[in-house]
Amino acid sequence: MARTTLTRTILAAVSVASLFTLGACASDAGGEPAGGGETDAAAPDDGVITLGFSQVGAESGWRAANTKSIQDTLTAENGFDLKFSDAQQKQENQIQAIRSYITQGVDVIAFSPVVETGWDPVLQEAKAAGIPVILTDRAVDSSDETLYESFIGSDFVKEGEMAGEWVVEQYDGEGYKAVELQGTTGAAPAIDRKEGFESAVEGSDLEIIDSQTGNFTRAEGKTVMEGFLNKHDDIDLVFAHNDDMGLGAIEAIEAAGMTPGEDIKIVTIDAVKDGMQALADGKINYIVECNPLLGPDLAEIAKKVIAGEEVEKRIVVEDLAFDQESAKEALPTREY
Ligand code: GYE
Repeated sequence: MARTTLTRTILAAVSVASLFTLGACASDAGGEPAGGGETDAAAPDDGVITLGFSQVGAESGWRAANTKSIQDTLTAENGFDLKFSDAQQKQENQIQAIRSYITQGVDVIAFSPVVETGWDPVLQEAKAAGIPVILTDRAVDSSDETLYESFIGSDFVKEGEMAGEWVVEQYDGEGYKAVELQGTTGAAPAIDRKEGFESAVEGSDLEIIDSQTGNFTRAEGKTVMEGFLNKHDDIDLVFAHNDDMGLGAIEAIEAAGMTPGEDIKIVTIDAVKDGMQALADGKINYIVECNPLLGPDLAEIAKKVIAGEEVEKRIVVEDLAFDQESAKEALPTREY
């Protein structure tokens, strides 16, 4: 059976949306920020929840699976009118999309922030308009937790740690030299996976000799890896922050006449189909999963927020990990 169970951890105070009365809603319509707590959502008259979603982009297989999960779940049959926009990995596009959702007066705004910082002003605007915000996939770096209702997504530090722990277990003592393909600069998964991996390999004899962003795309992963291969002739291992950059690195390694997975070991994060296939084929050595199927949880949280029910401030999605053997077993029934 496909694994859809999510671990839910209440890390902070629950939403206080349920505490607000209709009177409070009315005063917020005048543009005043909700007093003291999260936004007080109003139940839509027609029972249909209009949700504006600002997606990061279409940079990876993970993102495609995430978009599909959201579009397949937030349907008319399920009580939603989904407004969806693709920010092409640009923060200014996301801010513009969120502002437009505020102007349209949607019931809920959800988004996956391309980078961590710089969101407070637009989130204040949503709060002042009385529109609740739900974060999916990536976190924002803000000291004001009342600016959003809930954050649904994986623990990226843990993913980086899992990757690093496996590398240490397999290769410590061999003096390995590693290069790192980082995700988008400033993005939560890039910051956290780097931190997690570094902390796990600390104290081992693995040395990270170079590290650069490949922006989570296959094309940039390939280009950056070509640069690494031109610069260093002693690379033993690649740690890529996602499968797509690892797949780009495979192309660069093969073009340089070497065998990925053997001459140069590859460890990635995501475990989407193409990555899992490369793992089963022996070109990648280990993948830590990052589950992109966030649609069902987003739908559930949005409904609760609109109904004025309490929601968990942080919902942590649980991730597995695969080696070459377990990838072969998992592939036939893989959902993404
Ligand atoms: O790992 C990567 C995508 O934010 C978890 O974004 C997500 C990351 C995912 O581009 O493939």
